[in-house]
Amino acid sequence: MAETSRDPLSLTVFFPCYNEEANVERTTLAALEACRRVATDFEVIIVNDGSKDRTEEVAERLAAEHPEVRAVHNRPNRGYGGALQRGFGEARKEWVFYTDGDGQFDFEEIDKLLKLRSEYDIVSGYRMDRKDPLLRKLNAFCWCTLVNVLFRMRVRDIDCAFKLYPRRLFDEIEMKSEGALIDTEVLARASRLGYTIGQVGVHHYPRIAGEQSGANLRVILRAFKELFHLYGQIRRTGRRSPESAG
Ligand SMILES: Nc1nc2c(ncn2[C@@H]2O[C@H](COP(=O)(O)OP(=O)(O)O)[C@@H](O)[C@H]2O)c(=O)[nH]1
Ligand SMILES: [Mg+2]
Repeated sequence: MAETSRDPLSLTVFFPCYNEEANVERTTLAALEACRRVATDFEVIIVNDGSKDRTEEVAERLAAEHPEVRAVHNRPNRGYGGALQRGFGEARKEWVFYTDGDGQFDFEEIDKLLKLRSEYDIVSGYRMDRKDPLLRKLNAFCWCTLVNVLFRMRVRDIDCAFKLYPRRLFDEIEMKSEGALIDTEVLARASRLGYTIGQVGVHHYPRIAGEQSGANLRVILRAFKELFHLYGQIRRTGRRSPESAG
């Protein structure tokens, strides 16, 4: 292969998939293309969260076709948090990037996050033009404000599925959320340890295939229940100063 002048970058990319048979191939190919462009050493992990459709079969085929791709399966389905926990736990490279498996984000925008990794410990995207109904956006705004106040953070779009973490963070924290609270949990625990968070705007696209389930009432109630527990736990742990992070 030709020599490039790229900085060395060791990168795990993963994405959760729940009933994404119509999206998983497109998402995997987009991930591979972006990784080949930005990273010198990488792996792509498909986290199939106990899908009831053909996601597992397609994921296994993709893993067999591409040596850099691995498929892991939660059986049975654990939920969004359980899927993200699995991805963070499986990651073997220095940096861990995740997004959703449904194609609502553009992998090519990973550069925006990578650029900020020398300035911040963590880099999170925020959706500049979120493609969701107004009520969902309003709920998200209230949720984001609430968790920022509770955990003393200033994250613009807490649930934006476009984030870059140093892998070492996952040796330091224990995650408990199996549901949608996971994004809040990881950022709250990390900022408690003094990790700094950079933020950058990214685009958001409508889902073109498969079904959305992120706004189900069951998902929301579970998030509140897990929030209640997390708040109690985090209040009991000490705060580490930013200088000693990592
Ligand atoms: N809702 C949901 N999504 C899951 C689950 N496990 C993994 N996912 C994945 O999480 C991502 C976000 O789900 P989605 O329903 O699109 O939520 P939204 O984009 O916030 O509306 C998708 O890639 C799903 O395939 C699960 O148990 N429930
Ligand atoms: Mg989605």
